[in-house]
Amino acid sequence: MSIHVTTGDKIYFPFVEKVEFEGFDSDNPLAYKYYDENRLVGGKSMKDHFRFAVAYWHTFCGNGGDPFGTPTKNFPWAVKADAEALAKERMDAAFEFISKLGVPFYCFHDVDVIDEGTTLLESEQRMRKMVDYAKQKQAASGIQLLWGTTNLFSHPRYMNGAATNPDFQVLAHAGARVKDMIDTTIELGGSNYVFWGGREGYLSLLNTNMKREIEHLGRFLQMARDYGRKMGFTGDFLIEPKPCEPTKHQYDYDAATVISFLRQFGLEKDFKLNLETNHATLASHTFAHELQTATDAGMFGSIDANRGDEQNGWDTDQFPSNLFEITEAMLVILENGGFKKGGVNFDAKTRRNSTDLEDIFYAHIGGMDTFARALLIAQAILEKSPYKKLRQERYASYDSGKGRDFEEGKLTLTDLRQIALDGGQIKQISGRQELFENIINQYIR
Ligand code: XLS
Ligand code: NI
Ligand code: NI
Repeated sequence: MSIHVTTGDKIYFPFVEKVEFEGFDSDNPLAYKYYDENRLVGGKSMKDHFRFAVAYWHTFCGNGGDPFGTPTKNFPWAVKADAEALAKERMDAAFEFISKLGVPFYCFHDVDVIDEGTTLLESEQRMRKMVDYAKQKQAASGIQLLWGTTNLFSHPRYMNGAATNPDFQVLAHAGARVKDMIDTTIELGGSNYVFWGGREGYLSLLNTNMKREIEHLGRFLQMARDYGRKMGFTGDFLIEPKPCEPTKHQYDYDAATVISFLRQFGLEKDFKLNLETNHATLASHTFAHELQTATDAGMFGSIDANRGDEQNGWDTDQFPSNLFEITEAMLVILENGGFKKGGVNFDAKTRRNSTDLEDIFYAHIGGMDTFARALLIAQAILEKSPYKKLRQERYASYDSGKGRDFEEGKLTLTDLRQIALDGGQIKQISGRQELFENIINQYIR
């Protein structure tokens, strides 16, 4: 279904009707240069390749405030004093923006859509109203929910963690909020439900029983899975790894850590990973490394697209623009057969001093064009270049004979000794890294 521009009573972005594909030669800053949603790449449209999503929190709630300064972004939809009126205006603005971009999905945390009430019951009632409102907006525009999530990190009650809180009462409250947001995700037809454990870690190991906390997290996720499945949720549950920030050490450190955690608690069939570019770099990995790790474990789900800053050690959450990095990512994603239920969510924010309403358009257009371009490059590399063949040839010694016997588990350590004796002098085989890098650069055109 194509996306219909959907506005509320008020128009928030009068300067653009709809962002269209105009091609490489266009100088229109409010047009796509590479992202052409209907263009087929490897038999699949660009729209289906990416399943792009706009992140509610950064684009409609992020106000530019940081630890050193008050908000800079005076968004016209964030002015009403009444929580419900504000939430509806913000949702009008969100759907106008997303539909004008022609993006097929969005993602949100419970509190992005509407503030918590003073009691749990009031919070639940508020969310029910917004679910009804969102349903209408989704139906009018054709925009769908890629994933829902619960914010278990902003409220002071979560200062010691949510599912890993030493106080059971806080864990119970987190459970109530997760239940409500799973209900919401199901009602809105969401494809995935995400857990990002922002405070599920520690500030000091001295006051922390790590074993118990991790077991609580495992138990909590089993309960969420069981509830979701009982209620008919058929989407994927996703965990989003991040090594630190805001905690000193986050338990969902990186893809490898999360994969072994999921297996430990029997969650590997229902859970996959939501991988974020900047979280990979914080864990001292490349984004491609994280994608490959999840893929190899059969747990690749979705991505949070952004980029970090090579000089800064925090989650700068900038919009993606690094073509080499995203090409490497697209190579892994394409070789794995692309996204299934997941997609590309822009978990990215415009800078504190990007204060024009146009800036959020430029940011998304730039991110989408970066991905579109990387897709074309990666597809060409896989189809036309010797990239795959070169990599395959490195492992040729395992494709037949004794190497193959080894892979099939037919040899013993004593056999290896005999093969070593028989094999004689070992030949030097170049890894040819520079050649591989040159191929990527050659196809960036
Ligand atoms: C923060 C995370 C967060 C999750 C959703 O670093 O990326 O935004 O994606 O809770
Ligand atoms: Ni994220
Ligand atoms: Ni992040």
